[in-house]
Amino acid sequence: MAVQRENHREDVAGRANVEDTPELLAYYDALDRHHAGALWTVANKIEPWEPKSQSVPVVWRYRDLRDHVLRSIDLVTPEKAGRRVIYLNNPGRTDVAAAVGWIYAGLQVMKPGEVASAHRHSASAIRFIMEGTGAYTVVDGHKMTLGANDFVLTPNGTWHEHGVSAEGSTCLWQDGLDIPFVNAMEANFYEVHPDLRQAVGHPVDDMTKTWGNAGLTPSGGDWQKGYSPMFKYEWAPTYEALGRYALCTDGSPFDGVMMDYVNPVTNGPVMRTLGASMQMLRPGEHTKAHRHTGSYLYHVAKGRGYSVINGQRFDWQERDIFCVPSWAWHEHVNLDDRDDACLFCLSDLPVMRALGFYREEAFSDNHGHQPVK
Ligand code: GTQ
Repeated sequence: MAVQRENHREDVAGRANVEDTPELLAYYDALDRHHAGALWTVANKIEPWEPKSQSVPVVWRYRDLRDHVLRSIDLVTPEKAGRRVIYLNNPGRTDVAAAVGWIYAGLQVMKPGEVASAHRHSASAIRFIMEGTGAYTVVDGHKMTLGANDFVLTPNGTWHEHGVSAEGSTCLWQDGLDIPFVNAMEANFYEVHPDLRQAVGHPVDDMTKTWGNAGLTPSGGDWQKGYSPMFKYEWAPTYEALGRYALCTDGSPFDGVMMDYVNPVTNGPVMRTLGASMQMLRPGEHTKAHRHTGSYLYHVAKGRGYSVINGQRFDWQERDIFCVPSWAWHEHVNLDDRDDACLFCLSDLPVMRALGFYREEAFSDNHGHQPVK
């Protein structure tokens, strides 16, 4: 640990430190019968010195999961299942079905010709395409064609459905939603589209063609909604942007060359609750460790390497997904000396920032690297 604060003990002045006596225990029982309690019995737990994540660091390896996900094709149909998805269940967050913190994630699979019916909900979603051809998503009548490493939004309240064209191949993608967060806020509504399908009312890929032009925005273009009008961010321009930026930056000591996906109208996060970024670790790069508030789910878009999370090494390669819980120390390593590695990252950073909860700290010992257990 870089910083071991003096006051990380519970017996400091000003902290609750009341010993149980028979009289107090009887008193607590009496309070409990009235659905009440004495603050000093829970204060140190509900007001920790610093965030104590219930999530544990996990890497979900694609080579372990892919066959299991494909097997679901023979076991359930999208009609019956609604969505044919295998979700990522963090051992510390099974009670809320989260992959990390308040973020849900799953691997969805569809065969050529299949369609998953249109619905909408208060939760916001992203999709990150892993493999296959012919996948598409329709969001509020805008149809988007999808290829590997494309990133798509289905913001809260928008009608959305997914499918794979008959000429395509079996497609797999990662879903990421703020379902646990919206449930924690007790604000989740869900509706199935009355026709199960929605009409496509615009030219295919129009939102990306309209809003996704570097440095240019449509004259007189008007967009007031709380999420990006650019529903799809394609891989090729993303990778090109990282490469261009890398020509003129040293990058972040903690994250390499990192760029955020933004709402082109505000330059802010793509949605109010979920943010996304893509980071490039240059050949052989080993970043320094830091920690910050917020939950982070990484998807290896390219390359191979490892990350050290709270002193533990997690190896990863293309298509693996791993999480960094809030306030966990982490650093990343690209094991390839000749090629870059790219990590797509989904996070609740917009929430942390909007509510004033964002905090960051560098690991100062040992030249910025954690001892590996
Ligand atoms: O595709 O809308 O993995 O509503 C979980 C819930 C995907 C979706 C999931 C969802 C969706």
